[in-house]
Amino acid sequence: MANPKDPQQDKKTENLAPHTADNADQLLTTNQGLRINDNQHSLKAGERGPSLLEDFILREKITHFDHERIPERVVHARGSGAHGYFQVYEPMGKYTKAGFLNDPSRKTPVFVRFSTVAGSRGSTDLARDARGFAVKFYTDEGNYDLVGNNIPVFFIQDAMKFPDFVHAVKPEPHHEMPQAASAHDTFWDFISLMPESMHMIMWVMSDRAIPRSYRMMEGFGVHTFRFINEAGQSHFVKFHWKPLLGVHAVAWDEALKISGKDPDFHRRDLWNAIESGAFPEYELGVQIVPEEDEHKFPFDLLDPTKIIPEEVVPVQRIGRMVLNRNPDNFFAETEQVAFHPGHLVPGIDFSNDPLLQGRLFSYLDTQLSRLGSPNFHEIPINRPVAPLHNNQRDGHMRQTINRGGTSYEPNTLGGGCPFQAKMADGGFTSHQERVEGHKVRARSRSFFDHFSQAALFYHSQSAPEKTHIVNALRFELGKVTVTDIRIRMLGLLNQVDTSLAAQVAAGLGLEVPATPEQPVNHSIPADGDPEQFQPFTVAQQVTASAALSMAHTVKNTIKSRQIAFLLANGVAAEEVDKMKTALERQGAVVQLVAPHLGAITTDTDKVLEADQSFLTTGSVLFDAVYIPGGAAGTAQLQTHPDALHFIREACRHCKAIAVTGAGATVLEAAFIPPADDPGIITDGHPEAFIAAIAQHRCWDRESQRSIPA
Ligand code: HDE
Repeated sequence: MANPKDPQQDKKTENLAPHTADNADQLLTTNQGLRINDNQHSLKAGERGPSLLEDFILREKITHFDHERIPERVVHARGSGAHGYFQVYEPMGKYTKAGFLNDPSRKTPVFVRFSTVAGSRGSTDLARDARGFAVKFYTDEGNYDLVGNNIPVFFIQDAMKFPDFVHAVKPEPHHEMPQAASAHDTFWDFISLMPESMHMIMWVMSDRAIPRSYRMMEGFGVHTFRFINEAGQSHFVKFHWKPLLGVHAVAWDEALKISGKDPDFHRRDLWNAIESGAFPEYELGVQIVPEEDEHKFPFDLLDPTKIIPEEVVPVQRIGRMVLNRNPDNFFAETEQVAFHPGHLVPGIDFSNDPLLQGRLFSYLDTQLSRLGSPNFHEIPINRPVAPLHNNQRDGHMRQTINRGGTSYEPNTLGGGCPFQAKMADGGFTSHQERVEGHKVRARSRSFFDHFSQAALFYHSQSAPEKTHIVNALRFELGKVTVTDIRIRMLGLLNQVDTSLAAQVAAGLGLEVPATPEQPVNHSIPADGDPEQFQPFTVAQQVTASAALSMAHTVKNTIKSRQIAFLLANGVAAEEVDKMKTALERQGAVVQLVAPHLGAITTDTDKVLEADQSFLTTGSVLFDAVYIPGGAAGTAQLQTHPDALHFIREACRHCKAIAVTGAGATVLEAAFIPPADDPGIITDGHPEAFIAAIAQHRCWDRESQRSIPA
């Protein structure tokens, strides 16, 4: 019988990993299995005497506690994980022989870890940052890790620059400030000398860097990879994850406030969605490029600062991932999971992207220092489901008890086992790409167009999205204390788009410098010829790409959206019921927010229970607000400063607001005059409210109405 006091233990008893432990109905023991009689007192010489060194029970407990922490990840320290499965729609044998991409009946288990990049393990979820989107597929042919981000490009083109980049974005070394933020001198100093980062800068200054939810962001493999089919034929491939709920973001002011109200906002959102059965779903997309087309693009396929526009090579959706189970234990699973782009299966291979090539070294190395042993693959979350046999032995914390007298190959004493696998038996072989060249520290000239795709991204944004980018740059560069850095950045931005640079400059009270005065490119070797490193621009195949703007995303569902009902004693019960039923039928989550917790009386006999008070929550934690009628209730809200702030803030953040009956008087009290605003539903029609919430935000409100929060 499970312990009724621990709902987490009560939940799942099937399909547990071999080392899963729970305490239900068990006696307390030491790590050696000795039953403990007193877990309250250390062993002392007399009741008031000194503690005794012989207290092995105390020493075991404290020693274990002292060693509870492992080093957090150098980057992507802050993360949240979930279990689920992946299923391919149709066999992909034409392109890849990977088993899990060929059998539509197979549900391949996955573990996904979402993360921010720059902050420490305890930092806020809502930092302006790229998000990690790492997926471990436990396939029958071994573990395959697709270790991607929610942004399809990266800051740098060569692994050699990664430690510099990370040092620049991390808190500054002398005073360790600021936490989880790029808005500081060292980051922008580095970026202003690194023109190749300009495309990524457009993405991280856009709202993509402040997602509404992990469930509402895309994922990208970033690098070009290869698919290899049974015949050994290679196609280049770019990986995408497309969230079925669409791609949505919060407002920057909102992100800052969420960081205070609930720094676990994304973690909680993911956890609650899965607990409530609203399982996050993503489709796996691929852009496939035949080998012979490698050089048909105005950029280099090996350059990780470039995308292939979807209008040029469409994304084929080839399968679906469902996240349907929360981890049992954060440390054992989310913290100890070890991803590595080098965890491959037959049918998938690398390209020569120099960033990817560097990563192939880094991830194995980092696990050794973080998890402390080459046996990290034995930790339950990292174990393959495919059988594992080799002659690797021993090391810290080895769990496997290898039997037999031989641990080498070839051998006769062990009957030759384990045997090498023929290709027909799934043996992995690297794609036999022909490679020849001089041994050089160099970069191909084909990597040197740093601005065309930055411009493509900027030009593809809707008007509100462009404004957000301008404001993000004004904010970030406004936090920079060295004017020269700001000016260098304006010079770079000017090469992306002159109006962008002019608007940012206006916010900083500076002039855009004339481009020729700008330093060419500081990321050159000591003896490099600056002329050789001069960036150039090449016309792209498209001048705008709809897929790059969130304005064109999925907007037909309110599933799992959080709706606040603001109410006080005397609220109209029938109006609450009607709206709640309509929203919940569409999968939204309603919370009653009132001046106090506990019972809320209504205009009928019915008594409601408040889920939150104005003290325990805030508008920034919701997607939309509804104010029901009822004269007595609305009279209280009209004079309640927190209620009025709640409504005005929701309005400022462009959220859908609906009122019924006397609810309109609260809107008036909040100084929100009626206007032609599709996000404010004054006739209380649930259908209209649902349609407005599905739009996610009414971003045009920002430029059309000036409602202070
Ligand atoms: Fe990573 N990266 N990275 N990275 N990365 C790590 O590995 C590294 C890069 C990404 O949830 C580390 O286990 C180098 C690009 C994700 O556990 C480390 C370079 C992309 C995660 C590391 C890159 C990523 C990491 C830190 C440049 C997008 C979190 C801890 C050559 C495609 C995985 C760890 C998780 C984590 C190195 C660039 C994605 C230090 C050297 C580009 C999602 O090994």
